[in-house]
Amino acid sequence: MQPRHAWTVDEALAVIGRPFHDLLADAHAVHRARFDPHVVEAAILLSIKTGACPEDCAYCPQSAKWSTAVEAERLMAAADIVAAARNARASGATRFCMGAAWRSPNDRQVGQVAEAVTEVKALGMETCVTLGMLTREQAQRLSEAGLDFYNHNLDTSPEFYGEIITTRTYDDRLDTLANVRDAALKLCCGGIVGMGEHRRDRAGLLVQLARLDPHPESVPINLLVQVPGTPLHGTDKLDPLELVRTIAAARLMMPGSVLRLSAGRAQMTDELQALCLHAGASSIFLGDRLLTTPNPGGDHDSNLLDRLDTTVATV
Ligand code: SAM
Ligand code: DTB
Ligand code: SF4
Repeated sequence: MQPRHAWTVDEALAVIGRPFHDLLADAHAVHRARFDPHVVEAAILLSIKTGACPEDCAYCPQSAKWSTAVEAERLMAAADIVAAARNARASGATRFCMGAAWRSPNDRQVGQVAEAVTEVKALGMETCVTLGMLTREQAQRLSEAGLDFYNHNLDTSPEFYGEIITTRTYDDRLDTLANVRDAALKLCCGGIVGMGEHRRDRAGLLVQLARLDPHPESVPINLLVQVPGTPLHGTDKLDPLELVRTIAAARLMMPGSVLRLSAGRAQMTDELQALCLHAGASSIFLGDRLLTTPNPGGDHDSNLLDRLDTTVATV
């Protein structure tokens, strides 16, 4: 079947709203036709430049506009980044994801990150960075350095977006995605659920992702981590089954993309995570920290994966 890009929001809404067991059965069938359901990809995150970000993303503890417990840190030295990548490899991760709290890096900063990317790549790991908006030339520079994936999220639907971020537009994000694609980088692009959006917004996000041609190779679905001091702290919690429905619909709409159960796992029960993996997610972050917030960590995750007869991919 050809991947489909021309989805309408009403169609996506109908998929998300299908009878629960029909939705899950079909999503799981599509999933196991393409992926081994007993294998997950494992990545580890490192915040290489933390906090003091000029953007006003309402979910983010790293924005300078909110008063959170995050302490700002300058860009790490390449040697320290590579040391962290070695530890990540020893913990079983095959991909190392480096995140920087920038609106858009300057060329010097991109050059510094590019050097670190080349060294991490030389360890035999897949590399991913998320640095904010990029120009074509900057994306090209990272591609030449050996970068595999660029992470840049659409976060939510175009309609809800303005409630969450005002300092850059949806189109700015789409421009960066185009620049990343032009540089022949693989795309890691997804969003966040649980920000107070409606189901229609979750459908709208999936439509925007599915319209990207080709579909993003990697689609992170983050459950909002509510951080004290951010405007979204105290938002009504999302019904966890809505997360499962969103993942199942993403699996049906983007059958070949790796869906990543990303932020928010520390707030999920094991049973919810099991349902998300059944619905089509097959990638997680290992380790006890995401960028600035807690992640379940090694012992918890190896216990969970054991109980699900699941192993971590080795390539
Ligand atoms: N500054 C860059 C940018 O925003 O493009 C890169 C780093 S930013 C932290 C990467 C992504 O992390 C955001 O797009 C968002 O989807 C996710 N994120 C940030 N804070 C989060 C939170 N509290 N809960 C869930 N996801 C979050
Ligand atoms: C993504 O979609 N999720 C990851 C990664 N891309 C960079 C980040 C989640 C960050 C969660 C909040 C924090 O730890 O600061
Ligand atoms: Fe800055 Fe990225 Fe956080 Fe937005 S999500 S405030 S751009 S670090």
